[in-house]
Amino acid sequence: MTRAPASLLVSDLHLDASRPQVAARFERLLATQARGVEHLFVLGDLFEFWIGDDALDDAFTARIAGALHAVADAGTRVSFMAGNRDFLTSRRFAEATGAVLLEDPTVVDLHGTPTLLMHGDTLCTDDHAYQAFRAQVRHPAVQAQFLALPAEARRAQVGQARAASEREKQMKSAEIMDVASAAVEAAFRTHGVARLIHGHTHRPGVHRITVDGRTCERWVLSDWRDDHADALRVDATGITRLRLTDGA
Ligand code: LP5
Ligand code: MN
Repeated sequence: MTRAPASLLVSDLHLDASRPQVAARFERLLATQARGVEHLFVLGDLFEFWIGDDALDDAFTARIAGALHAVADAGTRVSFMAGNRDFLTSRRFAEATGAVLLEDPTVVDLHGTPTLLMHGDTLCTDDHAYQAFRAQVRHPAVQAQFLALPAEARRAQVGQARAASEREKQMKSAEIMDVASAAVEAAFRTHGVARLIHGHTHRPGVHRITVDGRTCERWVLSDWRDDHADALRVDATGITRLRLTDGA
């Protein structure tokens, strides 16, 4: 297949063996469109949760990793930025997928336009409870202690964290769980770019704002459900949102 000078970006697939339709859609993307572009970016929350790289002992996870590796083997670069659910992905994950692990944030030259890539959770600065939780679980000592536990114990703790998160989200307003405009402006300023692509909020859209007299574009990826899934295709002419939903 000839590769177009273009990139595909996806995020928030939340892959889990219990959602085979979503996984099948991703595998189709990997078998087809992903091979027709130069670069595939996964901007976090590829998996519903990640207990550590021994998650790859699981057949479902190993199958998805293998499908990503096949894309890399076929010549498309694969880059992965972790999200708030799969931030414990590490070296074994990178080896199993053939992906380059990107820091959050990272600026890349996307076909001529410097573009800031983020998962998006760090922009939700009004969500103080989440930011406190994030600071805790991103602490290397906390992670080392967690990773030293047996897989079953880690699964149980993640189950608790997910349940607590779902309960707390019920009590938070939609505005609190969205990006804060001050954080977005700060990101554009700090990185000196005029284009940002992120996921996490599950609010697909494109927002234009003026920062220090410059027009800046913020593209938000969608999450993947049985009935919706988007990817962004970027080339030298700009960004197109691809709807990947079956039959659509
Ligand atoms: O993911 P999403 O979009 O549903 O919600 C997020 C925030 N929630 C989270 C939690 C994750 O969804 C589930 C946990 C994944 C764990 C991966 C491995 C963990 C290993 C630990 C390593 C040391 O990220 C949610 C935001 C929302 O986005 C919108 O931005 O609001 O934040 C919360 O709801 C967090 C709560 O406000 C506070 C959480 C209290 C958790 C208490 C945990 C007790 C057990 C801990 C065991 C590790
Ligand atoms: Mn997320």
